[in-house]
Amino acid sequence: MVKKTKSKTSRTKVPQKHSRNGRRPTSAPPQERTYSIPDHRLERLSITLRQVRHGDSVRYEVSGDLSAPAPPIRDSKYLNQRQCIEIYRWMVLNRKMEAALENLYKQGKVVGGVYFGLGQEACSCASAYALKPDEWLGPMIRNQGSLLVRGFSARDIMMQYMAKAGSPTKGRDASSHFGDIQERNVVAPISTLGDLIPVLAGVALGARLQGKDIAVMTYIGDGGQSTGVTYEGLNFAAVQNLGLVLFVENNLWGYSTPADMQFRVEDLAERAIAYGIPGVIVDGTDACQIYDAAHEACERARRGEGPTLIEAKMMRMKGHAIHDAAEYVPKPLFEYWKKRDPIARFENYLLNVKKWLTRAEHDKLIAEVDAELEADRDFAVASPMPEPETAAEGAYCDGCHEIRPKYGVPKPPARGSAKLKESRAQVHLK
Ligand SMILES: Cc1ncc(C[n+]2csc(CCOP(=O)(O)OP(=O)(O)O)c2C)c(N)n1
Ligand SMILES: [Mg+2]
Repeated sequence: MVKKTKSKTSRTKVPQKHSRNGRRPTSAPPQERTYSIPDHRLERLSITLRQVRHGDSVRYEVSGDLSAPAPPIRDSKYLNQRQCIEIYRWMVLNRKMEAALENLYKQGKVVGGVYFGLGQEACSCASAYALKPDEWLGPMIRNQGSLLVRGFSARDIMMQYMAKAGSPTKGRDASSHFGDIQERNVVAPISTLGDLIPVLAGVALGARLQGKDIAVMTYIGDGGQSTGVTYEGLNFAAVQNLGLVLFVENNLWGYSTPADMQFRVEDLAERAIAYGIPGVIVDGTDACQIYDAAHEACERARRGEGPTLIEAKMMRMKGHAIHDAAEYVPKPLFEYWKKRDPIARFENYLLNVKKWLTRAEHDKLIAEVDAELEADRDFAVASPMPEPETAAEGAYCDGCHEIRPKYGVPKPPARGSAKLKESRAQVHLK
């Protein structure tokens, strides 16, 4: 039985009762185990999508209470005024940068497609904000806000989309397929859905072997979480107590497949029970809920207690990429989620609820973001494409990278150490 607890951070498992010889009495009724999944949302989504077939064509119909007003933002247990404003600024930059990318695409300046995180900015920005500089992030294509928080500029991202010589991959790859393992501790997105999970688990294991428990964070969608490698990676992290913070970004669509046709569980956070790790549900459009869940999961990771699965519920407010008009999404669903816009609601929270920003201060913040973006876009547009004769360079490393351990050399646990004894004891028990 799964109990959804409102805003508690504990998960309990009621052990089965056994007789003295360790076996359950044969006449006893079956015992129920109870698990709880903290659900921090301030509203419950009660909408269902139904697939309707007409001859060869398929469409989706939405039903439920679509008139419900948007919920308020939940006060953060950890963020102060300055931090909330910082996260808000990242979210605004994230959105405005993507709008600029859409325009650049329409002007024919982008090489390849453009992927958007519209409606998901709180999830990208507030999650990455919980990591320390020394820790690691593995973003997916919609997490461009996470890249900004991690220290890439809008200029880097725009240059990358335009395949410019000065872009992070020097024009060798397109869209957001880039990272930085030297300075910013960002693993490049991997297109094969789920593969980032074992890679990030490996990063945490690497840090552990070098004597440090760190938090590593990555994301997977409602579609991508169905892959086998998601199970393998998360299970490995669970068994090894690695500090993986996995955001399951349930944005209701995996390309044109609605979440209702992707999985049968009510909430993807329930999957955590099967991995033996904590699972949490948050409103993916509420930056405070995202941050608090990420922070608690990171703290757990730093204590060496293992991974956490955080399901962030939200809606992909555009098509899969710029080429997809998302005609298959029922319009009322867009309208429902537009009322839950993460930026508009956070703005209202900062200005009217907390009164942490005056209207003039807010206008100044927006003007600064606009000016930064304009300068970055002009620089990116004016910068050159790579020289053709350099095409073969930089695709394969020929000794140009020096890869050093980040946290020191591997430290095997001393013989007889408490940790080693404990892990031997666990192995013995099995
Ligand atoms: C293993 C694998 N299968 C299929 C694809 C093709 N593909 C790329 S994105 C995508 C949809 C992903 O949906 P979801 O995981 O919900 O993420 P979202 O796009 O909604 O953020 C698919 C099917 C892929 N990249 N990798
Ligand atoms: Mg999805």
